[in-house]
Amino acid sequence: SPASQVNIAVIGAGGVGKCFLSQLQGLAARKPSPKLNLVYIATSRKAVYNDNFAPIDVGSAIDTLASSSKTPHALPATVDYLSGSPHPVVLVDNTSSQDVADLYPSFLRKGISVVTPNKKAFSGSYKLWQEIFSAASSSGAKVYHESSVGAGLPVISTLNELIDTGDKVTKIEGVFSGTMSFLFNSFAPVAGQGGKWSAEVKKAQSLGYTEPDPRDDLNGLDVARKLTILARIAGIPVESPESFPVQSLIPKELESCSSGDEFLKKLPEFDSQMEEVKAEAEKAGKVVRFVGSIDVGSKSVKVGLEKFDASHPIAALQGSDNIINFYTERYGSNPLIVQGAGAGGDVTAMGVTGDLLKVLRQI
Ligand code: NHO
Repeated sequence: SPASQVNIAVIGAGGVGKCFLSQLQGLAARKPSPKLNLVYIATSRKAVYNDNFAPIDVGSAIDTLASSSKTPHALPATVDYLSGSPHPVVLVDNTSSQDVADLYPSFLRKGISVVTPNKKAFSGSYKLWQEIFSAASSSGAKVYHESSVGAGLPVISTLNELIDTGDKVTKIEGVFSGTMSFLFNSFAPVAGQGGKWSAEVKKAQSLGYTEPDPRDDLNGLDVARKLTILARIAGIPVESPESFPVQSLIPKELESCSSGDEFLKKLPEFDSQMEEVKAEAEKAGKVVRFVGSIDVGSKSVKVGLEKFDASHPIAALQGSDNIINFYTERYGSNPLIVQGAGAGGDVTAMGVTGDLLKVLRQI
């Protein structure tokens, strides 16, 4: 019979974690069954929990955490602690930690379900990917990570549904980074001039679109991680995000800069390189965009600059939106398109809360 109570453990309370807690509060109020108990919340430095799993008030959890003098359990001990719960447990990992990700198989083997926006586990080694899904299938615990690609946009669920209903996905292509989307939509707009590359990078940083060090967006690795996840779901056993071609937009000469600030200071010296790329596309009547693509038939995955006609949906993207085109046998030459905000706390947390709902329907 379905569980009457479910215990929720949250690791990570940053931008996404805070938004998740607020959505959890709303969910618990709207859906009283099963009763959702927040029993554990931890950052890297602090934690709140009761040894007897007595629930923590969700609405004041962030304040309680800030004033808590408890330190978190060591990660392996968290597995043991949560295995002692009297009710089924869902672990919500809102960190970007590889150490937490490495423990998913241990949590899952103990019957603890996992929902997360953390890309590390699903885009790391293929061995970890296999361990996660085999641990889940042997214990019956669930694992969902919708927000690891395209934040709250239904990307992973759509791909799974295409495959599970017997469609044949031939190609997936899109703009998978909010930062890259913003940069190219403003540097090489379909109409108008666009700004200087280095100025747009600075603007993106000041608007909070980039990682604190913009090189972490410009090296293409974030997009490569998302492509690794989708390729594996599509049945391609990609070994790691380093095992296919990824174009970095960091000029060679600036790879050794010791800080993001030094990088931004020197970037204007390389504006002519990006101007050339833009002019070459213009000559062909096109615009340049930073895209990822998976060709399922030839099992080829790549990330980098591509040119598109102004009328192509990828060229017409706005702001920092993501767009993902699924080309399939069923949909023919007009792809199924998922488009919208692909970054930000609330939309990312929505994917996590949606995943939690999927788990709740099954336990
Ligand atoms: P924060 O704000 O840095 O918070 C991280 C929290 O984890 C902190 O509370 C920290 O103390 C805790 N933590 C870290 N290591 C820990 C450990 N070992 N033990 C316990 N606690 C630990 O990060 P965010 O922004 O809240 O992100 C959380 C997760 O969501 C990350 O895995 C991130 O990659 C993922 N995520 C975020 C976004 C987003 O928009 N913020 C997106 C997807 C996934 O689609 C989005 C995206 O990819 C944005 C991308 N930059 C783009 O498209 O341009």
